[in-house]
Amino acid sequence: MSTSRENRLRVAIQKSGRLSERSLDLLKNCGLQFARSKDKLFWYGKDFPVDLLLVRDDDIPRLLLDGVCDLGFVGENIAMEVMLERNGGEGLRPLRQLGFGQCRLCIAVPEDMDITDSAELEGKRIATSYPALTRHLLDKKGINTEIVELAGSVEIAPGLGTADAISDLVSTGTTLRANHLRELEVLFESQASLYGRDGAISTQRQLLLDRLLARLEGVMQASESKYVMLHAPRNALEKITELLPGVEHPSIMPLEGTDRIAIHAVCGETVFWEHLEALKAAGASAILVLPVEKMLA
Ligand code: PRT
Ligand code: ZN
Repeated sequence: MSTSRENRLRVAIQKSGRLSERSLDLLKNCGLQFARSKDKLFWYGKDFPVDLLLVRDDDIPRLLLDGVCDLGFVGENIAMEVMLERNGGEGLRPLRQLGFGQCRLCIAVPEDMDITDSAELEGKRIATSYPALTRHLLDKKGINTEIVELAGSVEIAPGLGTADAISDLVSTGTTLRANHLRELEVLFESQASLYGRDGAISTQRQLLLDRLLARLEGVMQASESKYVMLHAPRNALEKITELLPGVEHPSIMPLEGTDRIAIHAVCGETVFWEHLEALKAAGASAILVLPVEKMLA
């Protein structure tokens, strides 16, 4: 196997944190295997020429922009922050949202602060670890504030008197409540996403990137899909097809000696119990719902 950088793809994921496990699982489900050592930052791809860089999430956008890696798994919050700070909002190419790491960048204020609209924060001090993104989003609303940049523990700034409000990531809201803060407004919704870089890469690496992206797409689609099998009266076919979530062309097989048919279909959307109940009411029987392991369009 070739070892030159030209013929290998480099993918960056978070070394240890909220996004690490899901990112690595996705790559493993694409059939990638790595020769790894526990504390090394570089894992060599064994069967497929894709190597892993394990780094802090904040470093991933810069590694992409500098051409050190070709693909990165990172929160949209971080990607936007680095792009705005460094390139005025350009340079990274969003390729696909990944459906995990969901959170929101929120303006939060002390519980007892008498304020209902972020416009009232004009001229106030906002503590945040996302200065560029916060400033950009508040500017768009025409609100001028003084940004107080903090690397961490943003939520204690109002209590310490170093800021009037904060702009921070929230998922459950527990941290805000524990610090007697309340959410005033959502500035930005974020989730983990795949990023590449604007501009051309070598033909070999582009081919590898396309192959990996097709596999990732397949893994993501498979995890969202179910294979449904059922029996139904032949004359209920149209109704049954309508009731199957995310299905356009099911496979239809006659059941010998009866006026019933077997229908098999891949449902591209979540199949709930309510769907099964509606199918049964429309005459379906022997309904089976199976997970889909792999998919390649
Ligand atoms: O060491 P490294 O720099 O790689 O990791 P990190 O500590 O900077 O990042 P990490 O692992 O905490 O988060 C990685 C990414 O996960 C973030 O960039 C977001 O895209 C995403 N994410 C999702 C979150 C949260 N949810 C989240 N709740 N990142 C941080 N938080 C923090 C938030 O900052 C606040 O302190 O959790 C607290 C709020 O949580 P709740 O549940 O109390 O509301
Ligand atoms: Zn970080």
